[in-house]
Amino acid sequence: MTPEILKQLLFQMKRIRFVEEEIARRYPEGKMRCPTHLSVGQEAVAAAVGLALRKDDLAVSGHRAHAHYLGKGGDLKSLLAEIYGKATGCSEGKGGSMHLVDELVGFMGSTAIVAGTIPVGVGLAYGMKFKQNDQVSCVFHGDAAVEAGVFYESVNFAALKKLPVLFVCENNLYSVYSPLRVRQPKGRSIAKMVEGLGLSVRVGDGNDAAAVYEMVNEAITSIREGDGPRFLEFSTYRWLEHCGPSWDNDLGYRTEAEFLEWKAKEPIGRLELALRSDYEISASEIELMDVDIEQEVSVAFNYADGSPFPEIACMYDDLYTDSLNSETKPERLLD
Ligand SMILES: Cc1ncc(C[n+]2csc(CCOP(=O)(O)OP(=O)(O)O)c2C)c(N)n1
Ligand SMILES: [Mg+2]
Repeated sequence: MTPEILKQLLFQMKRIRFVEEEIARRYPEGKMRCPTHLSVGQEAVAAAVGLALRKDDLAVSGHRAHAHYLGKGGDLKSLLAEIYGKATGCSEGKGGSMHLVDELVGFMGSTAIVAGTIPVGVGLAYGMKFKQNDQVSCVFHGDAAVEAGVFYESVNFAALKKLPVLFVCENNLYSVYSPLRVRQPKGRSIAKMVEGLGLSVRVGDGNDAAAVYEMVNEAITSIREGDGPRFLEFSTYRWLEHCGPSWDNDLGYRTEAEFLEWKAKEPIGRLELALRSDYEISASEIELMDVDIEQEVSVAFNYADGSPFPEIACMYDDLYTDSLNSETKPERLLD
């Protein structure tokens, strides 16, 4: 692992953290009028997977997608403008936080329907197989997505056809307020279960960005060589409430002690420490990173806030349906 890669990992994680924390800080202003699931505490997987993927690889995600989009090279201004519902957003202001699409960087979609994009990611990989190229399709999902039927159909199909899919499961122990113990049988390992479905699997510490990067790289190399899909399960922990900008440990579904235990393992400080002690990266170099990110984030928020809302006439653009009639035309809705 070169110091350059480690610095890039640190930069990406810091950037994601700053953006998410600034969204949380500004959310009460009421200008971001969509449900917003933040990834504070979970930055390492998004940063490392994003760095290991090529620009022409494709990725899909779910409701907690900001970090995945930024990691994949998504444009910060387009992300924030989307969350502000503006025409300059990556989904032209019609999607909001949970519906990010940006073909320019191979981010092929995120959706609020848990597990909804898993078959989409597998379908993208099926297309790659037909084209006989060495692209990879990355499917980001949470621990709860494996409770959806479509997960099994998709994994089965990917294994059967030896498709170039990288499944990345971020196991943060919770589905909204429900811990794993009330959702899945005691002692079950998600990775082991998926191994039983015919995939090669590995489990890793999702707060160790360097380790995640190495595991993802190894998996991607194998996928590109035609060895079929891989499944990686990373343990991690979200710090804020499931949806929204606040701390919610007072609700009682998890303990403050558990939260603090995970916070102590947080990925950014850990890598920063390693860079300073093992690679002699100076404090001022790291401070410069912070200054650059703060500036970029501030400019991007101003851009999002100052951008126009979409024109009403665009409401039905980019839809697959041809069933619009005079009753549902935009002009009619304005009456
Ligand atoms: C099909 C479906 N069922 C239920 C929900 C409600 N829901 C939204 S997010 C979520 C939790 C998902 O947990 P996980 O996949 O582990 O991701 P995390 O929120 O922990 O990142 C649920 C149950 C939904 N959006 N879609
Ligand atoms: Mg979860």
